[in-house]
Amino acid sequence: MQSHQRVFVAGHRGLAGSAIMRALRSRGYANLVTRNRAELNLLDRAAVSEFFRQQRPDHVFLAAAKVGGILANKDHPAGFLLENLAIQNNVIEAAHECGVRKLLFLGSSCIYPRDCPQPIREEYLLSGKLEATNEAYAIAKIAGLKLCAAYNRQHGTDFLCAMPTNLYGPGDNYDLRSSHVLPALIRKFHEARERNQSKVVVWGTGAPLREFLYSDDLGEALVFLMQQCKAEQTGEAINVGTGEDISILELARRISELVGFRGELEFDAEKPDGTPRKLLDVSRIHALGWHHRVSLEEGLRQTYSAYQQSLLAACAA
Ligand code: GFB
Repeated sequence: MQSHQRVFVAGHRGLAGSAIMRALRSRGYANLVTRNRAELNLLDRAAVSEFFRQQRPDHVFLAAAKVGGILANKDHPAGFLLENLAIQNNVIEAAHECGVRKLLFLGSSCIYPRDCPQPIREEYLLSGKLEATNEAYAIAKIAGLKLCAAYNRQHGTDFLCAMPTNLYGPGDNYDLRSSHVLPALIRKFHEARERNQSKVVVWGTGAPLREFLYSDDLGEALVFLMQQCKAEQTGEAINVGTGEDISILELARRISELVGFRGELEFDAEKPDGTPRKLLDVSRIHALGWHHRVSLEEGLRQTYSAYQQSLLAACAA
């Protein structure tokens, strides 16, 4: 991928997509094509085809997806399955039709079996049952990965698939019904401190372990993969993570300290824990030459600071 080439970032406003945009811009890529939802509905097959025929991108990052935390996934499986299948089918097929040189599809660490050995190696895909709370989303992502592999085999394309672990960073979704745990806890602890509340409710038991990757690290990893690697080197999927995880209890303690909340934690066991652990084995991407840079401590500081700034901006508006 060279800096004069035309690069389409699908989902450029999301957590992953906006990080890809920053990583591309910092490397001098200026020929970036983006469309917001009002300009291009990725669920509309004909519109997506027409867009590709007109724009003729050389490279595509497919970061557009319907995403959400554990409860949103559990309660709306049909939407997660249908929308993600439609978006990825439309974009991948149109990319192939228009002769796109290289495409990078973004999956998720939840594609791996719930109870597979840890850390999770890429070859554990489809070796066991999925976690029930996000089965629909995972099935869609597995279908996307297999579609890329099928195009590569049948048509000789170079469509890569990256499987990132749980992401976080500035500009995340802070809606408590649909967000992931990290932004949810930032908001809950911040509001509890502001309102002098004595406790914060944390879902589940606090025992599950999660691995968190800062969004700019993901952006760097994806641009690295697009620039340096071919699908034959990465295999059907390549893990992107830090190789380190912490319990939800420990995460809650760290966020509570960062925010300056002095009250108690209460665990709501009515809410699901989800998968007990999904630590990625990142030796394949390390061997190719990429390593994460931002520690969880630093990433949490940056994310909380961006959250506070967004509140100030909202007040000023
Ligand atoms: O981040 P999260 O929603 O998603 O939840 P998953 C991670 C863990 O944090 C679960 C607990 O054990 C939650 O019960 N948790 C504690 C909370 N308090 C909260 C809270 O206030 N909000 C939320 N959301 N969780 C999702 C999948 O799984 O992760 C998707 O459903 C996708 O498919 C995504 O893979 C990365 O890590 O469990």
